[in-house]
Amino acid sequence: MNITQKIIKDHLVSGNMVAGEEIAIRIDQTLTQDSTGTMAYLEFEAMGIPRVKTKRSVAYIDHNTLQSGFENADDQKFIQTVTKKHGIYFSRPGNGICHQVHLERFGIPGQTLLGSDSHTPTGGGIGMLAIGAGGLDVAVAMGGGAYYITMPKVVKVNLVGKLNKWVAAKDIILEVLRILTVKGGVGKVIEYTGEGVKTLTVPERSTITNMGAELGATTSIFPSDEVTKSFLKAQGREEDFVEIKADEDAVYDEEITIDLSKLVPLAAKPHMPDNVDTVKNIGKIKVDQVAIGSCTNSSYMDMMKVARILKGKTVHEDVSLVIAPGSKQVFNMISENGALADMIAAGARILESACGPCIGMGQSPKTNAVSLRTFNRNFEGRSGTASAQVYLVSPETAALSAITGYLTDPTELEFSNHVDMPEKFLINDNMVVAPAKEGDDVEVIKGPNIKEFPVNTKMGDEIVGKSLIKVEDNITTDHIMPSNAKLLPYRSNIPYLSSFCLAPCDDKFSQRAKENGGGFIIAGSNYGQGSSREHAALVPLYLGIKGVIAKSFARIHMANLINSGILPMTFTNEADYDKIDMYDELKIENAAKNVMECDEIIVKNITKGEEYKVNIALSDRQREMMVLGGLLNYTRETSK
Ligand code: MIC
Ligand code: SF4
Repeated sequence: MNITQKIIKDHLVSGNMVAGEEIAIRIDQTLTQDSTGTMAYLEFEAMGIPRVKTKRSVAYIDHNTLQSGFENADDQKFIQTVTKKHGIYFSRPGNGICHQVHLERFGIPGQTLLGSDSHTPTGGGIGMLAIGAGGLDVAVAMGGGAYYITMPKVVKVNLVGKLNKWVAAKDIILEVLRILTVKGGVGKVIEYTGEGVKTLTVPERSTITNMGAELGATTSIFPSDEVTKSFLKAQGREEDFVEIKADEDAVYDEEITIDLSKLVPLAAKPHMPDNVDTVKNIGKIKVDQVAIGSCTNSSYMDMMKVARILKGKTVHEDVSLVIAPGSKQVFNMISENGALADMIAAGARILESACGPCIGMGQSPKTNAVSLRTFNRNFEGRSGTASAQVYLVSPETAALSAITGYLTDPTELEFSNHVDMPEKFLINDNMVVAPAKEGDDVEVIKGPNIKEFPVNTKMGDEIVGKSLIKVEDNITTDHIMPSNAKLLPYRSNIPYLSSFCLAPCDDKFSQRAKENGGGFIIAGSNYGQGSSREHAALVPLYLGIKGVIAKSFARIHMANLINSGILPMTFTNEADYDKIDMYDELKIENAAKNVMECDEIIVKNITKGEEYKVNIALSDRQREMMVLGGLLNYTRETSK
């Protein structure tokens, strides 16, 4: 067996481990962050379970830290109190980005981790099966429920050779993205093997598994080996080490080989993480902003490499350089060893340990700016500036370009940039609050920004509605439910968010949906890629969306639609996509019966007098869930 199969086998609750079939796995650990967590805990409360049943659940505050009104602080207080009551550890604002902190302090090889954030696969860097999901799925897992996924295919990425100086882990994942594209990982786990693995430290491995989310993969994973052991030892957690490796004769569904010694510095060009080219080919474009940090590249090692480059230099006068160390541990260590002073002296603007500019929480660049970022996503408008041109690069390329003022290939550098893995990290968990032993007396505090979330009703005999929007391929959840400094404070306020649904595609969509009492969304392939935010389903539900007909869906968003009782359908014949126009009246007859019984159903276009065959690739459990109006109703009904 390969590593993926071994961990799944150890956690299998139901189903057969045959690729493409639905399986259920037991979840050992969960994590949430604040922008999806508020909703997840409201949903957990609605389930009426007094204490979490996982081995470890942690709630992080890292996204909504720009407190420009009472909203974020209110949500933080709600999360702090609700977690204390129900048995969840609370990582206070300032303690760092969820994935970075979880890797440092809580992740355990061989265990399963479900997180309400699409970059949860960061944990794959220490051999966890770490999966991103919608908040409701995480709430169910906290309550002891299994997590349902399609048994993935496993792709072997065979790493041979060793990286050359100045070529980074970021360049490895950019190369994988170049090969597989943003939809190449759907339904797959990307498993790294080969002699090249042992040349990579845990933080480097985690950069790769983190950004594997951009492939649409279920997750990515590395073996747990001597390198993992020394990382855990340096974190004072040697007892958490378990060796995990694939069998010699392990079988994989696909295989790719990457020769690390042949890689060169790469960049993802605007506006997709798979739009990859070499830094050399892109050329010496002038840079306006450089942003270093995010859950992809904010480890101690990354920060030390950046500090080495900046030491004794000055940031170019036309560049704004911002740096956010990934965690309090990293921040503390670089402040104690003087690296932070080197950054400050060079003119870097230091931000708190949080997501910050990665999710448009501040530091939006100027009009038409070229912004180099060490982050994982460069979707159009995500920086908060619609016209910005965002390039994703390694910390080395970013730091060097901040000094020269133009995109610079770091292989042009002449000095050594080697940083040793520390033998001991600075350990101080004083910003993690333990839950109350018994939560009965803890009062949960909810500010006025926290509104009820919508719950669907049972599916009727007929689903009728207009086609309200038609969007192209690769629409992200950042398009469906945009996030920026103005909107993130309203993640617990669905009515407010509803006015902005799909606005980057068509700012009249929300109004049209409200005027027509809901209807259908028509989409191209890979609809809903990116973030795990279930708001991209809850807001359409609030607007009365009954179904989405797409060429194909991204995994987490499709699960979120099903959880909300919105029917995801794929065109049997993709050419039918071209036949549907906005305002066409669509109808599904005998809906509940057909959804329960058929893999293929008919959508009638009443306006044009046409019929289209669409697939509903759902498991029996999902069909029942659809008909009952989503996961919450299903959980209530089936636990009666
Ligand atoms: C992201 O990177 O897009 C986010 C913000 O972390 C999201 C979660 C969210 O939308 O709150 C994610 O990756 O799931
Ligand atoms: Fe935060 Fe960005 Fe990572 Fe999402 S991708 S968790 S916004 S740092």
